[in-house]
Amino acid sequence: WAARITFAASALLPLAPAMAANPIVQTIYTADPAPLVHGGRVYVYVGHDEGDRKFFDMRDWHVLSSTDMVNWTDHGARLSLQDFRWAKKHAWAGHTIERDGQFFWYVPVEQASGGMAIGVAVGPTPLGPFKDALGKPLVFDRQGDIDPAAFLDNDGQAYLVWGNPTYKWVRLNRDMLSFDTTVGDSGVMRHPMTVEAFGARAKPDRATAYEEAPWIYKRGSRYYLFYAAGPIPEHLAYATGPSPTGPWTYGGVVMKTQGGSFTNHPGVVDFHGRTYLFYHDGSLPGGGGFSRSVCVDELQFNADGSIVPLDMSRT
Ligand code: FUB
Repeated sequence: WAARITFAASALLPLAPAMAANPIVQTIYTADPAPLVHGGRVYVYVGHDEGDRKFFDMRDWHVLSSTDMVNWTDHGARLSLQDFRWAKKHAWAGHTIERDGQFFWYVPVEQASGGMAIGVAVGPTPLGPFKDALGKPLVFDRQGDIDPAAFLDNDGQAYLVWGNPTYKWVRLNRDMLSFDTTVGDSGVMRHPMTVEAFGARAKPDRATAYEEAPWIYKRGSRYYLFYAAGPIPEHLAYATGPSPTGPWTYGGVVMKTQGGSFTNHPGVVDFHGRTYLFYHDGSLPGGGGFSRSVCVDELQFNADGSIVPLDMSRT
């Protein structure tokens, strides 16, 4: 009888998923997570904090993966500054997306000629091998060209979004290596930086709370734009809209400032029927703003589609 009660209770109350001990990798410092689900496995493309911890000294990107969100494998550095002839430094926050059996890894780097620009590497599997697809930047808009994230909508149209301090995007062509230059400013579109879209800022150094690290996620027919919000130290916030290009309406705080890193960076993905938020903190020994660690926690939604704010599970 007791066994029957237990069965009935578990049928009514979904069991909490087993979760990794955060941070998910504890042997190196990792940052800027970008999850991708492929073939029953979640891959997370991360930056790698190194150096003297006085700035974002980052030279390569690692791929992590798991089949259960608990046990994680670090597949090592799968892309580095050296893979881009035209790059000098700053292997910052990237994002990988699959289309037609090819994996496109968009990354921002500082060019040898100066200025951050966004390049793209392509490979035949989620682990590569990845090669610079263009031999030059895909995007160089001359201001704040960091933190690219791609989104492929159900209608087959793909987008690349990025930017700090302005939120920008292009409509990617089917090859994922070029974009529609007939719209916007030679293809680059800029969302009006309004409080209605991105929320009010607690400091007048910028017009809105939007800082950087945009991430688009679709749930039903609703689009969510997650982003790192300011002032520094960052928190995570979101907006919703009727299309992948907005117009966006500010939704609220997803994760307040915490965790010992003055930046944060969202990556949201569905896996086995649940939704997960990847982010980073400074919680490993020796951790901080330039020695960060990627973590994951489950994200919950209210019935009206709004997001239940969550705390870092390690904090
Ligand atoms: O990792 C370098 C920078 O820190 C990223 O571009 C930002 O999103 C912040 O996480």
